Amino acid sequence: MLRIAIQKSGRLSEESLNLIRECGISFVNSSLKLKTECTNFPLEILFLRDDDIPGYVADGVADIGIVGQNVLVEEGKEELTVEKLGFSKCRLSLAVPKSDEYTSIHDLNGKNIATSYPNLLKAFLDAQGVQAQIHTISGSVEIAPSIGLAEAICDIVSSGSTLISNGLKEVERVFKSEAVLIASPELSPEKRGVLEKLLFRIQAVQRARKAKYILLNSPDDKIEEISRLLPSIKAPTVLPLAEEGWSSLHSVVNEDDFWEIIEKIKAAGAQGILVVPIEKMII
Ligand code: PRT
Ligand code: ZN
Repeated sequence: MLRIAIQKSGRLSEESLNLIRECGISFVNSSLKLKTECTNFPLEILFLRDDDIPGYVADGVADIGIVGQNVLVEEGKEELTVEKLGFSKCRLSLAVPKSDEYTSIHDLNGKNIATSYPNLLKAFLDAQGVQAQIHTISGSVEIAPSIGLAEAICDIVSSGSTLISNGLKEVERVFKSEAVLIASPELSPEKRGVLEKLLFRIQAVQRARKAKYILLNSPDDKIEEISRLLPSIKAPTVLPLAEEGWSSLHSVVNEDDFWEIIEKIKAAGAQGILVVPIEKMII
């Protein structure tokens, strides 16, 4: 039985549970419970505060966990990382009042900066050769300038609307973060085996999230040209249509290149293009 620690309630919770479900793992989730055992996979889920997850995994109380890189690196436990998970993307940024003139990072020399991430901030300022006073506070960092606690803040930003509504502007990006899977370095061979199985499933889900299955009709004399435009795992599947002179082509495209490819294959003569999501992808 492998124990995974995930955030009990917060920005990581829902997507962490979704990922486990998409791996075909079933469990009963009650918001009152601190742990739950999965019914069809040797996994037990522990629900914790995100800040406690790296420590619990490092100490072996949990075997693996899902946490933001911002918390993991702040706690100096980056080496526990096993896999990036691609959700809860955000950044740790420095911000100052909107009306302040800001030309470079050196404007922060001698200033007071409020943050919940003193280690990440100090490493960034040291690397830039800036000396500032760091005030560590645990929450509501964005109000520090308006109450006179600090001249600047260093906090997590995702849409940027919290900064705007507090009259602040983002001036430096300190650290980029996303959710990661972490694991204790000292797992028994049995637990390592379960982790390998889970990772195999996670990777299949991750790959599928980035890919789309594409089906299109092509005149037979355009198959070669259109096939060259379609990236695929091996070569695209070509099936004859009932109408003579036409074939159906099937392939997989990456979400990032998607619109560019569609434009090109349309121009090359593709018709009846269908794009469908992929649930799992094993290569
Ligand atoms: O109770 P617990 O300690 O478990 O949770 P928490 O309150 O400490 O963490 P939580 O749930 O807020 O965030 C968990 C993780 O989600 C963080 O460690 C990040 O890795 C990630 N994440 C992604 C974010 C955000 N986006 C985010 N927008 N964490 C926090 N925020 C906050 C930020 O602090 C600021 O107050 O949202 C505000 C900014 O958002 P925008 O969209 O207005 O820019
Ligand atoms: Zn927290």
